[in-house]
Amino acid sequence: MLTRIDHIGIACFDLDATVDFYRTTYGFEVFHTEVNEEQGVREAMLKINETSDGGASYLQLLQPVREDSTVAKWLAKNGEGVHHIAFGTADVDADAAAIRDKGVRVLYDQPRTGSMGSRITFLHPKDCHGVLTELVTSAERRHDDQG
Ligand code: CMX
Ligand code: CO
Repeated sequence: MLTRIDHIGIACFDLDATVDFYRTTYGFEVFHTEVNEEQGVREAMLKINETSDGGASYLQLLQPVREDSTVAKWLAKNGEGVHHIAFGTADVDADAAAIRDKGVRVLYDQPRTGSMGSRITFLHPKDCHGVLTELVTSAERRHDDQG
């Protein structure tokens, strides 16, 4: 069951400048940064609020680290902006299977590694009314990190 907005993914050309914008304009601080080589991004997670399912909602600021990454391709076509939304679930495998059974293309056969050790998969935007949609099950250590 999808129980929260886990994050909104925002593609940018300059991660440090974009982080600065969110800090100076809204007061949002960086909660976590990492490079995800498989996804081809350097990212900053800004925690916006905690949620009633024990998780949290974030902004995920994304800068490509390779020319052939999906985010680099998207930026070249669209410029900066909202790239995807992500819903949080306790069981990404079950939710992805149920959604696949409804005829929506799930992009990965098995979930891959996302921010902070989470397990993620994506739904094709053409099957989701134009919205690239991610499903996320956060790692237990995310909750430890929050303590
Ligand atoms: N939102 C909405 N539509 C999108 C889109 C997006 N983010 N990315 C691509 N599209 C649309 C394109 O506009 C295009 O539509 P048209 O044919 O009407 O022009 C169509 O989908 C195909 O796009 P494309 O540019 O040819 O791109 P690809 O098919 O090569 O890749 C996708 C699209 C969704 C398969 C690819 O972006 C993908 O695998 N995404 C999942 C992984 C990812 O995004 N990782 C980065 C984030 C990591 C994280 O969140 O941790
Ligand atoms: Co994401």
